[in-house]
Amino acid sequence: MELTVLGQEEPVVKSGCSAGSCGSTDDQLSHLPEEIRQKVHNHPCYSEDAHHYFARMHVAVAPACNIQCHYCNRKYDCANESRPGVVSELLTPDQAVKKTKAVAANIPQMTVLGIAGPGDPLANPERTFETFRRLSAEAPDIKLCVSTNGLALPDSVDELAKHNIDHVTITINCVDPEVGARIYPWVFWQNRRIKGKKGAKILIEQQQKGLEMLVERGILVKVNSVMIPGINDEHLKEVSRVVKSKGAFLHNVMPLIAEAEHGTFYGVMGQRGPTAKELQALQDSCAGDMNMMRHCRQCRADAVGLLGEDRGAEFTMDKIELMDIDYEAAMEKRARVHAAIAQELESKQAAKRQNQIVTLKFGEQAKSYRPVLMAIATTGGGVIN
Ligand code: CLF
Ligand code: SF4
Repeated sequence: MELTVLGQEEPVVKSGCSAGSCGSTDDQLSHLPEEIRQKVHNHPCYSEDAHHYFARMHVAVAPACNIQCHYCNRKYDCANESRPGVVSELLTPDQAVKKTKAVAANIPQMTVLGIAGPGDPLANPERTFETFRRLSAEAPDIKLCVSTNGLALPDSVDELAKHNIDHVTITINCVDPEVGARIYPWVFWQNRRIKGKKGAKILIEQQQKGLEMLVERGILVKVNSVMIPGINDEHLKEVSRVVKSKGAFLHNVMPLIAEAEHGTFYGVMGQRGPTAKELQALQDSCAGDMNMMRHCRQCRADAVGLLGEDRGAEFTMDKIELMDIDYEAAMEKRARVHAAIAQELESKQAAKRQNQIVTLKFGEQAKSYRPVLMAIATTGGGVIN
């Protein structure tokens, strides 16, 4: 059944979007092997349904970066997975572990710890892997997640696998060095700064190699792409096709945010970002049978809470130092909360299956009537497709 929403020319892209597929919903997950379902069912980014219930947090432990993107200003956080123009408090691995445990104890719905900056996590391997190593030993019920530009990825894959990191995001904006040279002025490779097409070619090769190596090891890969009108917008369909053929699990096309006050190259040059309509059209044309993520909120590199929610101010290091945390007791509480959520999701699924039968009957009857325009709303926070 097709719905037309009256009076809405520019669709607003938001959580629980009203058109097409929104990331991996539980319907899309139902055909997946149990092992993969277990990996995504409580990850708020990899499962569209999960983001209504489960939270994520980021720890900003990785200051350095090994490339330059035209949409990034180094004074701020990595814009590959963060909202540009935001600065995070840099943490040591020890502070990051303390913070993660404090958040886990206070927000039992927090299931995923991600490292997404403020620079590139894999350009800071000691700090990133020290944080992961300690958390996998001290807080084993938390899933670990990382987001990278991919340049150092092939060298890091074994280490990622060793720490049970099941979710890796690679930002891939192009598969053609000609396009890449308009996005990346240089990459830092083998102790040299390599500019233009040559640098972009190295980055693309490393990203593709890293993607293949992760897929070979059964690690789920999400690909982020920043949509830059006039630079890579048309090209991103090819990117989606290529990464899907190599086994990426999810594709997240995000809009470029370029404001002059952020002082980025694109911001200063007046490069515009896409409209919501352009973004949705590109996401729709990439969709095919590739899972598209449409509920991304372009988080901060120190985000805490449900997607779109920021509870970071409750967990600054000075406040955490004053907290008395019993992580063992917290783990029991977390297990109870997760079981209750799983039960609620199960009854929601059962209700959905019931509704699908009603929809089908309606569809059959509707064949003999004239088409109608319909508006539908929800007060329950559910997704309307
Ligand atoms: Fe963080 Fe990214 Fe892991 Fe999620 S965010 S490292 S995959 S835990 Fe999620 Fe935030 Fe979008 Fe990223 S909504 S910016 S996609
Ligand atoms: Fe900035 Fe991230 Fe690009 Fe590095 S990878 S230049 S931190 S946006």
